[in-house]
Amino acid sequence: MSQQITEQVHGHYIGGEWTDTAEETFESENPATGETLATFQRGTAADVDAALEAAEDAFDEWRSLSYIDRAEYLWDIYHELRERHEELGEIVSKECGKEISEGKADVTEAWHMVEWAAGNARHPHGDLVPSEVAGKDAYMRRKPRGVVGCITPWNFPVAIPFWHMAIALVEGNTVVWKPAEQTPWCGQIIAEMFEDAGIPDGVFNMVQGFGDAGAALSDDGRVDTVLFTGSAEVGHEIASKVGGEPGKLAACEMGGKNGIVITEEADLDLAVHSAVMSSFKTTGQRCVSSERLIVHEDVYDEFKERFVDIAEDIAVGDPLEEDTFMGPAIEAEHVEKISRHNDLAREEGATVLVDRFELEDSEIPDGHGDGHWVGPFVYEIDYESDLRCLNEECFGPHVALLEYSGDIEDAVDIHNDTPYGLAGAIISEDYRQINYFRDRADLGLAYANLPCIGAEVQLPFGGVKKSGNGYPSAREAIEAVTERTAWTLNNSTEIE
Ligand code: TXE
Repeated sequence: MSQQITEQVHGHYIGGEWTDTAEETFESENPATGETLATFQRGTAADVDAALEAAEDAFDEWRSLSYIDRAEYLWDIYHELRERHEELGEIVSKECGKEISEGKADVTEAWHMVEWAAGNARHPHGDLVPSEVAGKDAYMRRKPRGVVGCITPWNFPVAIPFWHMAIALVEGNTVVWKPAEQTPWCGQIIAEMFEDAGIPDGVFNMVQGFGDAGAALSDDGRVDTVLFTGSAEVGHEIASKVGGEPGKLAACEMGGKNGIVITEEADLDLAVHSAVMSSFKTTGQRCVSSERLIVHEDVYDEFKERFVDIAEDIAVGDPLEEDTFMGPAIEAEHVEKISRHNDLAREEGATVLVDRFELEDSEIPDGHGDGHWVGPFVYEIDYESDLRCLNEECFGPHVALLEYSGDIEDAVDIHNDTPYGLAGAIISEDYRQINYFRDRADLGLAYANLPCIGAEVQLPFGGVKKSGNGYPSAREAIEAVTERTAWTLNNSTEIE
């Protein structure tokens, strides 16, 4: 399946075959237009069962290959991702509504991870450890864990699957992957790439579907490791179930209620730019999007005026147009969720500064009236610890301005006062304040004098508190998908 939209019902990819029967199907929708893109089989527990059987059968042969031979399959995919950059970026943009530049960035990030994981095949994978006894060599060896279940969200429908799968596969595991139900077309294309790369049957398997298929996968005893990126609710459910099963591991990255601290001597041009990018790019639907701007009283009024001016003016646009800054929300249900969060802020006493949730018809691009459009919602509120609007993730262009007085300690106290701890930034010219933030902010990803917006694949990507219990990507994911053996050899030349 390429850019062509077909009448065909697309199947799961299990044991090197495309399935062609299903009791139920579902459709992929373009969130900018409401049009149906394609129809897919809806996975059941029986499909997950078949995929797990195929993955188990393929494990022994796959693990017997060298790291470098396993990585060869990934290099083929790396080249394909690069060659098809424009086309795939457009598919991401059509299926998840991201601006085209962000659609292409999703594909770029995917090949960065494939490059990292495949290149890592030539790097050392163990440690030589000194032994207490002369004549003994001790070292740590890694072994694949077995079958890895990967469950991914819609907001980075190409990059995140490769964060999980490239590493799991190079390390010698076989994979069963459940893409997000909102982005099955991206799932289909990735599965076709593995097929084209000639990966041995059963090493990579994909089952399309909803949360019930995801739960059938994460609950199954044949899965040795679950890698999950998505909501806190589902991630915690998976982590707590898996935690009760001896020998099974989960690494989950969940959402956040991310904040940016803007101190009294911050460069306000930079502060405004960082906040606008972080709060509104990708319509606020990034793991690292900011929903709280914590601003020192000395610069609060000026910051507010400049930020509000921009929020009033930001245009939504056709995601396929190069100059569009903000596309639609992913689906109708998500628009309702954003609306509930806006209402909650009002109910809790917010002063609304910008309410463009319901856009005028004239603001919506021509021919896109059935899309899921929302605009910026900006409010200020007196900080109180237990306000739900400051503690619950909206995942939309919804942002609170919070004024603080005092020192960086006070700002960080407010910053840390949420159940989450994924990403955050400080905008400051004062290295002491930056260092304090670095050391004390509860965060997995921290930025200084940058927009809180992206991440490089070679860095750990995960959070603390409710945002995560592990890292389903990069070097840290290797810990989740491998066993370590402490191996001791008697190398003494004297035989006793
Ligand atoms: O997530 P879900 P959704 C947050 C954000 C968003 C909310 C819901 O706030 O509004 O989560 O998004 C599969 N067992 N983030 O609905 O439901 C599901 O089919 C196993 C933040 O997309 O967690 C999909 O493949 N799997 C986040 C995947 O889990 C289950 C990025 C994610 O779906 C399951 C995305 C179950 N019981 C959303 N239920 C981030 N990391 O920042 C669903 N799934």
